[in-house]
Amino acid sequence: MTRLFFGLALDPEVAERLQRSVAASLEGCGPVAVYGAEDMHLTLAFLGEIEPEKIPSIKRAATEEFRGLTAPELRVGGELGAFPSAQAPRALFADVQEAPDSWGRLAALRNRALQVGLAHGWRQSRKDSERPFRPHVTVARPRGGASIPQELLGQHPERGWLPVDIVLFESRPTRGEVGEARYRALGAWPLVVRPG
Ligand code: 2AM
Repeated sequence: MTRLFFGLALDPEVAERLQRSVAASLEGCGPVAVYGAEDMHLTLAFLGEIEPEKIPSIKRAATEEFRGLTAPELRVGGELGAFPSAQAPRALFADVQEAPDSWGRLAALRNRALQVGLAHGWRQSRKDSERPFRPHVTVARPRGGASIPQELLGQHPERGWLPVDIVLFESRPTRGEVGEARYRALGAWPLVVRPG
């Protein structure tokens, strides 16, 4: 089985800056795995464990569903959040906001990605259905013994981000190996980028 999800890879320049800013702030906080810039993404739809034989069909469906979709205007950073709580965080994430005049485009992307999943046997778990979609980019994973000062959670510069495509990612089991990305792109579908 292959663990798959559709997502938006964070703009490389924005990711580099965010990575540097997060790594600098977390120095001295104990064992925290800071994500590499190439691993930073927004998850649109987590499909879970899927039979690899279904991947060609998922790609064909994605080509249909994602045709002609417009890139949402996003902002990332500003607030850093902690999941499940600031006291015992398992993940640190940067919030993603959609510009008011782009409203709805991000949700449209997510709905199409879920549609591809639904057509391939994915079903929303009760837990997921009870949680609202909160767009975010995970930036670090604290391990046991890490202590994250509260004041670190709100001091990162916010940056604009116009995603250029939707990516089908494989989440790899060898996560954390030095020099190896956690996620591998299996396919990408371009978004329409509107000037201005
Ligand atoms: P996260 O960044 O908030 O951890 C690959 O695991 C991607 O899918 C991650 O970005 C992860 O979100 C997201 N994801 C969503 N639901 C998940 C789940 N139930 N299990 C693992 N990852 C999930």
